[in-house]
Formats: sequence, structure tokens, C-alpha cells
Amino acid sequence: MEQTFIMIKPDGVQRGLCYGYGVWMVGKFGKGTYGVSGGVIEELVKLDESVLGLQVGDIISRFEKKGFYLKGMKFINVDRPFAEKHYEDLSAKPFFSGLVDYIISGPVVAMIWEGKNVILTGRKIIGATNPAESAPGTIRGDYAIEIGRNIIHGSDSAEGARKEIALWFPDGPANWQSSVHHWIYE
Ligand code: DAT
Ligand code: MG
Repeated sequence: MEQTFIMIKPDGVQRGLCYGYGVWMVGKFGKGTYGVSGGVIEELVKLDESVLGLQVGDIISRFEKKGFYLKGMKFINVDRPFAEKHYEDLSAKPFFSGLVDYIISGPVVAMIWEGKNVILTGRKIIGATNPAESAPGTIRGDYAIEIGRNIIHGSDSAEGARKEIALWFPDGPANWQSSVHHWIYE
């Protein structure tokens, strides 16, 4: 099955659009913010009981409700070289340094989502790059105004997804299968 890399950018975090995800980060290092190599992926399956009643936020629930599977998630600050690597294809663009400043301005929620056509469908759920052109009902269409504050990232191709997942999740995706898989797929 296809996988994509989705990231709630610092403005999405600051605006509380993913309220509740922090508690997902109960891992072997305790609660809090994790580094890129923090190794929290395998800890997601070990959520304690008190976590389950809390919301994980509108952005995340849109992917969950659709039927995609969360295969990795971490709440992290990245540094400038890392953000430059993530956006290396855009390094010649005039907005590149501002884009990197924005991505390193606060913590982000980095995720792997899995499912049939999740790369393209994820882009549709997210909406057009410029929120002024994103349809209502999409994440950017519902929550963002400016192209430089468009709150979420999604891989745009199979090759992009593969590179981004390898960069952000060097240990690979979490290993679990949904028990309702056969009610989503025929
Ligand atoms: P997307 O995030 O929809 O994949 P992209 O990969 O073309 O879009 O660009 C990455 C980010 O860079 C985008 O989410 C916002 C920013 N960006 C793109 N085009 C821009 C522009 N013309 N001015 C300012 N920021 C821009
Ligand atoms: Mg892109």
C-alpha cells in the first residue's frame, strides 16, 4: 500500500488545529518534544489509557475518518539544514529562505499515512498550495489565508513521499495493521 508524508507546520501547531497530539508522544523518553532520531514510532502502540479520551485534532481526524492508517507520528523541532534538505527541490526559489525560517520557527507534527492512492488523495484533502485557491472543505481552504502560512505539507509524488519518509522517519513506519481493514477495502 502507498504511503505519504504529511506534516502539520508550525502555524498549524500554534493555532491549536492539532490540539491533543502532544499526549501521543508518551514514549520511552517520557512526555514531550522529540528529536528527529527520537525513535518514538514504535511507542505509539503503547498509549496509556488516559490518552484515549482526548481529541487528536481536526487535521489528523480528517485522514483517520477517510480510512487512511497512521503509520508514524512525531512532534519535533527541526533545524535549518534539515528543513533545507526537506525543501531542497525549492532551493532556487525566491521564497526559499523565508520558507525555511517558517518551518524551523516552532515544532511540527510529522506523520506517515498509508492507504490506496494516499499521496494524491492526501493532496486533495489538503487543498491547493495557495489557500486563496484551495476549495472550502479542504484543510487549507478551511483554515488558511496566505501561501506562506498554509499550515500543512503533503508529499506530491511517489518519489517525493519515499524521500520525505526516509528523511523524517529513518527507522521506517510503525508496524501495525488496522482491524477494520476489510470494511474499508473490498
Ligand atoms: P505544496 O506545499 O502545496 O506542495 P510547493 O511544494 O510548491 O507546494 O511549495 C512548498 C511550500 O512553499 C508551499 O506549501 C508554500 C511555499 N510556497 C510555494 N510557492 C510559494 C510562493 N509563490 N510564495 C511563497 N511561498 C510559496
Ligand atoms: Mg510540495
